[in-house]
Amino acid sequence: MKPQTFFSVFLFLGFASAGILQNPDFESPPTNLPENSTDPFFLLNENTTLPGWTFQGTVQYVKASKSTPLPGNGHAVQLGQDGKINQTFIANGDNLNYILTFTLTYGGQDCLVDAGLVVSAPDSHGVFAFKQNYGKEKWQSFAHYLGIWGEDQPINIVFESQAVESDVNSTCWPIVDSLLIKTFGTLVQGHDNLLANGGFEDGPHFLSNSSDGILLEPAPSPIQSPLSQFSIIGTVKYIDSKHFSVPQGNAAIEIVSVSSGIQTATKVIEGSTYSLTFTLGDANDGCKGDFIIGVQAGSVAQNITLHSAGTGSSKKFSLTFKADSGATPITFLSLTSHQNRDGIFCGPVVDDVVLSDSSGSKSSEVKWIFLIFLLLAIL
Ligand SMILES: [Ca+2]
Repeated sequence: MKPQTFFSVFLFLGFASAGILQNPDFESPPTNLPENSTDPFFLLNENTTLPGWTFQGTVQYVKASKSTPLPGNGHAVQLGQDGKINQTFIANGDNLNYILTFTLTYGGQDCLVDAGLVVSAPDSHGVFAFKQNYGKEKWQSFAHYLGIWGEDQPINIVFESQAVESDVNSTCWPIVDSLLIKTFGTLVQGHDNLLANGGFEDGPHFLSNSSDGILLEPAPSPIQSPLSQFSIIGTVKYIDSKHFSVPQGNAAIEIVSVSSGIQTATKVIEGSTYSLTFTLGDANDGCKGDFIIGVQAGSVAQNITLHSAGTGSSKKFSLTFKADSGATPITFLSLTSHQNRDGIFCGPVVDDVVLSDSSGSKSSEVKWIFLIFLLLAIL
């Protein structure tokens, strides 16, 4: 590997790309929106052009109001019966992963059923629904892994309401807003950690107008996951250091549901001894109680009890295990359910997961390689 390539790999680790989508927050209004209209809902019709988007079925342009609060008090789009919007963008860069963040809320009062929101791209498909008591805001941020594409490939991203069997008038329809796409290249192991993304810094981009973190729904594959290199079991929350207590860096995982968590796997040498260190804590969101976290590394499993006052403390832990095969799964699961005083689901925070060869030879060897490349690059 040329030194330049080596450095480009290291510098390539994740960057947010605002501006991939046109009109991602729907602040450019439809062409025929009546001026001075006081109605917060405007039904798009055959004479309407919504900048950046094509649409079908029942789609309404929504203005934030008392009954329909929106991020940033702005505008959004509601997908009613058979409602669908889509936009095609062109991949810019080779083999980049694309991760979408968006907000979801519901419009309508006293409705009996919430219609789900279906988000799809050529290689991915996800269904989302507002989750009661998972945040304090009236809207919720979610993330979805869109796929990996090469330079100039067209990607059609589609949002549509899920069909409901009940009466359409007693259905609350999804309102979508604040779309943001993050791209990143192939992740590599850090020189002190056999796990890529053990600090959870490579995940969806946080929205500037949300303080509730991002809900991550089940993702069985660590490759096709909004949290790079980790599969998601159940529901977890991706939290930022701006609004939560994060032990290391800018982001961490709060496990907000019982039997939920994260899992990764990495190549190891069978018979070698490894050490797994990690930080557990609370997000400073008033989550009090005794957290029980099940940690598994290879064939070693341990339940850790952590007393939380809900004020943002954290503690480092470690466990040592001998690899009994060439690949080791590493899992963190919350075994308890918690709610804070406002009734919001919460739980243990996991961060800074580091896997190292217990002998330490791997890390010093890689450090030397790094130094040699650094010298070569300077010369
Ligand atoms: Ca972190």
